[in-house]
Amino acid sequence: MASGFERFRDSARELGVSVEPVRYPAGTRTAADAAAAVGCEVGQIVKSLVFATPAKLVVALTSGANQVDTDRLGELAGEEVSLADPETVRGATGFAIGGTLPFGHLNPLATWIDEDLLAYDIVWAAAGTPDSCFPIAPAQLVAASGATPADFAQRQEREHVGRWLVDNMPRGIDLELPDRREPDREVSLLGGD
Ligand code: 5CA
Repeated sequence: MASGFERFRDSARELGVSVEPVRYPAGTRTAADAAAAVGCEVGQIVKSLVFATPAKLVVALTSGANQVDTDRLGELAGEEVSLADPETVRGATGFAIGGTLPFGHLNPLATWIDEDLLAYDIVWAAAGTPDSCFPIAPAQLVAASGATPADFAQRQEREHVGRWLVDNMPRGIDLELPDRREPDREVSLLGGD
């Protein structure tokens, strides 16, 4: 049986998507692993996450820097969503968790893409195995996956840092602000008296 890497290449070719997958012996199982192996920002890694609703499966292409706000994704899907179990992911996409492709699944699945990914020139997605990724321009990824851009991200990291800053700001510092600004001095551009 063909490896996940070979099946990915066939699938991309069938879709007419021209991409060059790269193998990383150090492994790319998680977004953090993939970012370290590729040498890019974790936000540039595409997590191809499969969610189950009571009636169907959907895909959320999510920036490696974000988590999925399942309430928001549920609103987009029109039904409550929960992360699909590994067997369901393999059955629906043909690939195991850690190597799941963002497109070319066995059954076409309704797909949304995290708008944060669209801010990058290039993003990196799994190429069928937990030790391979391929670079792609976000617009090309949208075209190949048929994904709808949406805001379903839970930006945990940044919200956490923001909350930390608020909680840890020094208190009681008396900033000596002037009561009012001094009137602007008149400046003559022409000079002279
Ligand atoms: N190769 C990397 C970067 S491209 C990758 O595939 N990342 S991923 O995020 O798309 O795949 C790992 C994700 O699978 C995890 O973020 C997690 O949400 C999900 N996952 C891990 N274990 C399970 C599990 N037991 N059941 C369902 N989902 C899981």
